[in-house]
Amino acid sequence: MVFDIDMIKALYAAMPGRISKARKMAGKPLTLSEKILYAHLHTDQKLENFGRGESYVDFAPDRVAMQDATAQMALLQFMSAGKAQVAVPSTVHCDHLITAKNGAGEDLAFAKNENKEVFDFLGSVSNKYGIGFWKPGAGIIHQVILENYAFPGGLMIGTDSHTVNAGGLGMIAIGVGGADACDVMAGLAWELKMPKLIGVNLIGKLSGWTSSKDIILKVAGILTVKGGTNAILEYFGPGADSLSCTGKGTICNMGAEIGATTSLFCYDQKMAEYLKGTNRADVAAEADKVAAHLRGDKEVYESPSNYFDEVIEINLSELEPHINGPFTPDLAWPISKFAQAVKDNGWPRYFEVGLIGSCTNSSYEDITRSASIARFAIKKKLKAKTEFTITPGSEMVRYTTQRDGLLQEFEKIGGLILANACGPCIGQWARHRKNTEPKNSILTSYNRNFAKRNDGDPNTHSFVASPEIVTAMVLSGDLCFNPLTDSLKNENGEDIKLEEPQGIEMPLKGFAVKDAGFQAPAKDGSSVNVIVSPSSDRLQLLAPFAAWEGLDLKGLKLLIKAKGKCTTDHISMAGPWLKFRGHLDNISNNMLIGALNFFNEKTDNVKNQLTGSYDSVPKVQRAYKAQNIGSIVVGDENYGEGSSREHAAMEPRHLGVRAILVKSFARIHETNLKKQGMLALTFANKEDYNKIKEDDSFNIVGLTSFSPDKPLTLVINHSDGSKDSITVNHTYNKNQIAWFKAGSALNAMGNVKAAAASAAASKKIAITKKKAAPKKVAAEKVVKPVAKRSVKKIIKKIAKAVKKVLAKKTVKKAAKPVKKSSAKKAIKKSVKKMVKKVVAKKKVAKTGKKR
Ligand code: MIC
Ligand code: SF4
Repeated sequence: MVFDIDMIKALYAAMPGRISKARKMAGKPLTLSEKILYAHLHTDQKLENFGRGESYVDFAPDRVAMQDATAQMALLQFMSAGKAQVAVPSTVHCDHLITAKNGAGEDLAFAKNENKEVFDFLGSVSNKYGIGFWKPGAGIIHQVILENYAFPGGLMIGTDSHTVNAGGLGMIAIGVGGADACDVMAGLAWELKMPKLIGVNLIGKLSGWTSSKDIILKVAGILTVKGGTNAILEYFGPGADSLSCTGKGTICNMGAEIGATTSLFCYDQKMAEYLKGTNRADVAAEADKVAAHLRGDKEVYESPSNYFDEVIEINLSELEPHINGPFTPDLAWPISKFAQAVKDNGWPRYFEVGLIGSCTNSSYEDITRSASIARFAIKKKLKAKTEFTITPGSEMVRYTTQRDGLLQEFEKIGGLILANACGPCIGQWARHRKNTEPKNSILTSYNRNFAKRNDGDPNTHSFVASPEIVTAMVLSGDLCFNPLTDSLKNENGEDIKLEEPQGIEMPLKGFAVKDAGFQAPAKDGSSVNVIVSPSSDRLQLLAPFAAWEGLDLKGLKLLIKAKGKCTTDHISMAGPWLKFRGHLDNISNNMLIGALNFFNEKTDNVKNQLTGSYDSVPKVQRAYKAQNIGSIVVGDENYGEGSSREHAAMEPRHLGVRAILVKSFARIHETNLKKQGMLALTFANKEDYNKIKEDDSFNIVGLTSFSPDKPLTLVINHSDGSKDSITVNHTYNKNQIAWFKAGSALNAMGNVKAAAASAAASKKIAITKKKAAPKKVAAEKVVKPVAKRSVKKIIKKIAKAVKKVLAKKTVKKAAKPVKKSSAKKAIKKSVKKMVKKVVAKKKVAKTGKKR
């Protein structure tokens, strides 16, 4: 089935014209990234030569994707936007809430029951608002998107950082927080800082043990976890064209691990084949017609350094398989150097579990390559020496690989097939450990390996490799085994050298599936009821955050000075906490519990400045909140790295943290903080991090004149009475400052609606009194770009517009001035009412009753 083909056709029809205008304006050949971005400018966005890494630009994405763990918050926000239907094609995928324990069948049945309330909620919201719903068991969001929705040249956003996976089909696909998704589903523009462009020239050809995964493991080593921040990685070159479409997906998927905004490949033969193989020949035929526009201009690839901000070249013929880790995905080791690294660092050499699959690596090609190793092992009397799990990415892949006898090969060497879901990749893993040594290792083909991510245990050293390397390594159980050079002893004591893996990109008999797990939404969802029980501990309707009080912030306490890596997994842990993703107050009890306190090197143990005693982070923060005292969180580099989960921003906001001050931010997290009305600040001088002491309190000065490009001042009051005054930077534009002032982007959207409504009301007064409708009341004009302006400005503009109209009418019809002033009064009254409403919201939040 081809979804949304008309939307794709309409985009392709408009693309050539838009690209040629953009090329003319820029006066130079364009990269593929630029072509797609310029072809998706929002209708209110003026075409100009946007500064890369500088200009904020409004885009109109083609579609939105959400997974169950983030969709709950996204949809709770969408429900308050007051729309009848989503404005762009959107989907929800149930994949994160399934715990891996005993294998696919049992685990799925258990999860459906355990999460019934949440799945029912997501199913009914989707049904009501026109959103496609993929049931639990249907597969992992990114695999399902690649198989069904991704298309070359498209622009999509998704509430998951690995949305970028769709770059494998030539799409610009970007991970965002739920608030961004909510805006786009509500029909608003989506704002993004024009990314920088990194070109990756792939030359040579992969062979033997090396696979696409090794390309991205290598790139991660080169660029590190923050090297891709605010940049798109565009892959090109002869090596790129030779990679399978799903292999390209793997590379783009893990672009999230280097902080890249997204990664993508040009449309090519491999993509066309994949589209056809997944029943989308229509899309391939449409893409073929505009193929020239689905790659960068040829001059770009002839002299890439003239068009990209940075160019990397990788020779695939020389690339070795890699193993990255532990604890960070950018610690890259070519396999020939890995054994020594294990010994030198004292990492636990004998690993306990090998895990393959996930959204990163569960294509038909991945499975055939890994299964070929298992098949050889069976023949040579070798078995897995560790536990071994396999996670198919989708029901279609599971069904097809089962039909073709591939999953059975894994079972024969001791593998366990897990549900088509995230499972151990996101800590949904009831791990059974035999070994009692706390320090242990695991090896996965997933993408992230932060401390505690897979099993909640900080002693687990998680390493990342390709699925074929993981499969080979489980036959040995030894991290120092190199399948390229070493032999294994089989059951008969013979030395066996493994053969190189063999795979095929697409099933020879074609993909098949009985029930893919899709539920189409109701044509008219107006009568569908969405139920959220007030006594639920899983779901909670959202109350608005308080608006800014209009003053500088004073007397803020230090909540925590986090040391070193502080990813979203440290800020809002997943695993067992995933079940509270729809309940802000409950999930807030995990706030920052994984972050390392700089002062005592402990996690979840910070000083309560009111009592002098140490307690868990959420408890200390709740104590401050109870006293109406704000606080501040201080962090290190790349704060908020990893996931798109906006809970990492909403929890501190909900519990009364006022600012996050760090050396640098990861992109999605910084935007999430802004969207939720939080102050996201960076040290102008990174050394000032060292000035922060445990008993400090702070004033943030300059908020009353908060404006773009103007730093703020942080006054640090030390407990000995001394003070430091430091400069702190921010990247807020006007629009984002309006979010801060309103309390959140959602509040700003609400204020805008209220402003528009009050303008309409004023208009009505004027019209009924004068009997003739003004030709074009400016209030209507104001409605579109509203989210972009501060509330004050909007109100002023509306008042001015109404005044102008009235003035005209007065002259024309010689109406009495009394009428004009009565309309003015009405405007004033509605403005006052709005201000009152905002203050009231603030009071509710202060008493802590609702939030
Ligand atoms: C992840 O891989 O970290 C997740 C779980 O998929 C997250 C989303 C989430 O936290 O729900 C992501 O990558 O954005
Ligand atoms: Fe799921 Fe893991 Fe992929 Fe995130 S990275 S979507 S948790 S499989």
